[in-house]
Amino acid sequence: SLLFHPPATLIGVPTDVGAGRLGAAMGPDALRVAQLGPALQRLGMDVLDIGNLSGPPNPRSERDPAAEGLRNLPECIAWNQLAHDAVLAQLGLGRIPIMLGGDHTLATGSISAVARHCRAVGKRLRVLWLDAHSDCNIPEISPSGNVHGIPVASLCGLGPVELASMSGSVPALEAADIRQVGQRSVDDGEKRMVRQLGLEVYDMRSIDELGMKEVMHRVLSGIEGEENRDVHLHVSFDVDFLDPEIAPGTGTTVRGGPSYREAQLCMEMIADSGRLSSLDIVELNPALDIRNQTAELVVDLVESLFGKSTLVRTRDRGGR
Ligand code: 6HN
Ligand code: MN
Ligand code: MN
Ligand code: MN
Repeated sequence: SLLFHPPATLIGVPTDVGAGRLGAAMGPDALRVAQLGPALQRLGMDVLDIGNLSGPPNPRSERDPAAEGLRNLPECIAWNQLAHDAVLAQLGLGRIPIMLGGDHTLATGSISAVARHCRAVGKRLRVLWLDAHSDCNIPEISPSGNVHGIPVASLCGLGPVELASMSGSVPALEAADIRQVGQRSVDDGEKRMVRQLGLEVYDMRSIDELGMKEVMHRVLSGIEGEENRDVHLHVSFDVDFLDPEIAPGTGTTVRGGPSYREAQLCMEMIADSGRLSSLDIVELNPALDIRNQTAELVVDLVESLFGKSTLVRTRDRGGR
């Protein structure tokens, strides 16, 4: 690979307390079975797997009715704090934290750590949120009570204060620091939140109309290359971003997602930016998968995200 990467650390965060279904807690091990670490090592990366964090068990079965307010909130706060501390420690060591979820509530912890780190070292933060959903509910409007539906709102300073304040400052980041790609299921109240916050969202219709290449060009504009070395790019990759025909192993599938080729291009263009500095891989649910194919697909895509390409490529793609 022509790209240089600092060393990376795999952090397993095995929980499904933020999800409506059980099983995402097995995500980290499914990614290990699919050889995520060795795949990145083959690209020349220095990769350390520090194993799984341990936190509170999931007190509920998925058959329980939606709780009053948010389901498993104390457990979600505890897991997010653990994720925050582990991600912050790896950033402090100059390593790229790769958080293996676990459900998407954990992005509040990981991105709060990234935001705290960026503030401390004077970097500009950009978050790419690859997801079928916007994850922008607040407790008052959440139709499910599931905490994995609120992390974007938490990071923007809304909802439970323990989550909103985890970075040491409220809000953790500005909505303008976020770009969302791939959305095709946003709840009614949530649509108003997206609008109110002014989130820049490239939903599936945008991808249909503009194509993935133009979408990623816009998403990465102003943060690519050596002239933007002060940018810390964080990717929060919810596996349900992908079309369920190729990625069935996740809890809240929505049809009509990016194809294999579109997803590859998305990852390759992020790699070309040269700015990827931290990553969440979340919502992989091996209990819903078929022979670990979704984990294997994710490994394939994450290889592209870290610069695997078919041919030797030059950094300058020569216009667009
Ligand atoms: N995820 N908008 C729905 C909810 O329950 O709030 C779905 C959220 C899915 C969250 O996939 O990370
Ligand atoms: Mn750093
Ligand atoms: Mn999500
Ligand atoms: Mn999702």
